[in-house]
Amino acid sequence: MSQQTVQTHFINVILELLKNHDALNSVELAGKLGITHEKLYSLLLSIQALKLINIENKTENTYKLTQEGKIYIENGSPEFKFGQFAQSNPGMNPKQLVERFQNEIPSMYPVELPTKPDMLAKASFGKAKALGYIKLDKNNVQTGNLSCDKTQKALNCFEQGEQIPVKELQELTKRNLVTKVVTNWFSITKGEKYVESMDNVKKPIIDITEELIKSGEWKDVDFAPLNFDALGQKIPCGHEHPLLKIRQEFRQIFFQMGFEEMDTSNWVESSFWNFETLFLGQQHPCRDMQDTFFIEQPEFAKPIEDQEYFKRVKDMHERGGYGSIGLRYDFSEKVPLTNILRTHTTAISSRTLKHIADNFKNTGEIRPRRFFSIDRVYRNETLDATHLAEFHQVEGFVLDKNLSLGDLMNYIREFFSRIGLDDISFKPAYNPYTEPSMEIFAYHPGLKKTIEIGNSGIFRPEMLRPMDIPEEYSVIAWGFSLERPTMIEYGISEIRSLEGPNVSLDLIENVPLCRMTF
Ligand code: FB9
Repeated sequence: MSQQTVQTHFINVILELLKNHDALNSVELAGKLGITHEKLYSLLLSIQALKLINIENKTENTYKLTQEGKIYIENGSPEFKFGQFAQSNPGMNPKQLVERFQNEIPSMYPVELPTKPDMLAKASFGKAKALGYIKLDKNNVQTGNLSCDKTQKALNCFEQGEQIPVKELQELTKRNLVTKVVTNWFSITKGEKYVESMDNVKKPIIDITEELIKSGEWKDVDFAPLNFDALGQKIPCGHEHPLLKIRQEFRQIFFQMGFEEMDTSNWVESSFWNFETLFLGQQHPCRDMQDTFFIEQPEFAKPIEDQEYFKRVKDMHERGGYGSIGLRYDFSEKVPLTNILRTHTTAISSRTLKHIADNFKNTGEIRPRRFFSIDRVYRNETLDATHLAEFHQVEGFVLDKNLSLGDLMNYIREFFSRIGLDDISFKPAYNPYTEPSMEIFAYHPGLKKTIEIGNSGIFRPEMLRPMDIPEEYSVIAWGFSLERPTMIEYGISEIRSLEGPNVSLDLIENVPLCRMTF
């Protein structure tokens, strides 16, 4: 018999039973059908959806005898036995009697009781006194009224289903002689579309068809109710990494603000573009092995194409110019050619600005422009819960005439306001290639605290002048990471949950959509 047929059989039995009953108890019904309560529940849901039945949740508190309660019914309560034991051993003091009674308990019951004999003997002495089975005369235990074992009697009344006083029931429950049983069940009653058999049920139509419309049958069929809570089908497809979701949000903001995207495909960079062109001296600590990844093969880049520019950079480092006193050291012409993994996307900003300057030289044309980049950068740093040896830097710069620090602050405020950060503040900072520089802070409404969100500044003349960017033009720039906002937005505390070999594909597959733009 197919599963469908079995199910229809059970449903017909339920419908048949309902014919002669106002309501059915699901626990009893499951027993009658020989199926689990869970199985019955899923059957009931299917016919409730068709309005053939109604089901109502019910909770019933009942009580039942525990194993110990049954033993006391069979053999008598320990407190009554204590009274009988005192009667057989007159003239003893309580301590003597309790100690002797404790040794007798195991022989008084057929099985070991849950309470240890020493504890039970003491409890029985107290209970026997309270129920009048014994009396104390100075320090001697006297026999009291042993006409009835009251606990055994109450348990017998309970077992026979007689009503016992609430206080007595509470006492028996407290002594774990009876226990409370909470029973959850369903009361099943006829629904508005109740029928005696599934044979009489019109199969609900889910999809309307051309035939139903042409024939006019659509007027007589029952359409299955639409389940507006149903989740969409999970379709097997690719899933975007949270970092890429956040990157897309930032790309949209930059595009909306009129920025052009830079080509960030060269992860390997010459030191020249990553350091020297940014007026970062060859002895700067950030250039040593502790901070920068050097490429073994090929160790060196080809000579810089624009040798005149190379010389202007060298002069700027050694002697300065354009009002700068330079860095005053012997500039090595080999060091700029060492290949590294770029430590910031500012290297690409530098290349882009040089390209603009070259274009100006060739065409005499230059205009205000805005560029951004978002890509991996590499730093040989100590790894911890929030830092890896690589991260994604987000950088934006604006080339225009006579730009000021106020312009930089406004660009930064405009950008971050679009991801809900309206309370922005700045602190003076130091960067080798920008002057002045500022750290950027924001009050995060979700975290309810002010956090550091990046760094910024105006590119130094020592960087721009050797490129031959016209003097009336200046460049403001700011940067931050992709990982920090992603971890905050998705509540990820461990960077290795976001990047690396241990990333859970489940996270990638089920991470919610992110809409940071407002
Ligand atoms: O991203 C950072 N924090 C941040 C950014 C956005 C954000 O969004 C909110 C959720 C909505 C939240 C937090 N920081 C910069 C600040 C800190 O996380 C800091 O501890 C880590 N910093 C990195 C550098 O670590 C070595 C983040 C990274 C960073 C810092 C500075 C720059 C770029 C990345 C820069 C620059 C720059 C400066 C001048 C000119 C051009 C570029």
